[in-house]
Amino acid sequence: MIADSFMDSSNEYKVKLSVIGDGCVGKTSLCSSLQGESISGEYDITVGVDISTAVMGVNGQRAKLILWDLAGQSQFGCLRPSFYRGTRCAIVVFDLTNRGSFYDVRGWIREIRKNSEKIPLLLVGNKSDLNEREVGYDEAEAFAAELQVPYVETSALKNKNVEEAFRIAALLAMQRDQDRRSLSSF
Ligand SMILES: Nc1nc2c(ncn2[C@@H]2O[C@H](COP(=O)(O)OP(=O)(O)OP(=O)(O)O)[C@@H](O)[C@H]2O)c(=O)[nH]1
Ligand SMILES: [Mg+2]
Repeated sequence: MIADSFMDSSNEYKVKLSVIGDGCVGKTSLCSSLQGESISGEYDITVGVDISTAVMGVNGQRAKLILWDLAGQSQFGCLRPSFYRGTRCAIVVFDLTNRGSFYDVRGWIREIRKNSEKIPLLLVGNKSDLNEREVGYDEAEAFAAELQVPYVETSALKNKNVEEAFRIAALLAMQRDQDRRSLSSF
């Protein structure tokens, strides 16, 4: 089963991260950009879910990120609940040039809260390379502060802040796991 976070004999921290948000906001592009792939500019809709892995250093620890890139289009809504199980952190993505996708963030958070335990979240505003912004940094940052989650702006196209965003998500998951372990040792 690909779920949850755990250490194995390789001393590698394995963690499942789910990438969610409206269709076309750039979730698949962010995952591809993390793998060093260039973004073609074409929109190839995700059907159901794409799963990939990436290895990186997180807090001095080797970590394997198991990325669940969930289809954002509404026709896949009935499939998504089964994909959330075991998620340790959700990356909620919106498109900085599409205000509707920013408004929909609350709905995505409702969906993940309904289908997983209370995991940490990271809010990501993607497509920062484009000039036609509909959501400013300060507004998104204030919204993230209200939600009490960190906020990062990325460009999958220009590979800007992408690795940083995934590293923050892995770190949030790692810290939560450490907190849970120390609580259970009491
Ligand atoms: N300019 C720009 N375009 C981007 C960026 N990220 C993604 N795109 C474009 O946005 C479109 C949608 O990207 P996807 O990554 O397929 O979107 P998605 O969120 O995975 O969509 P679904 O699979 O339907 O949920 C594509 O045409 C991408 O090339 C970005 O950072 N900058
Ligand atoms: Mg996709």
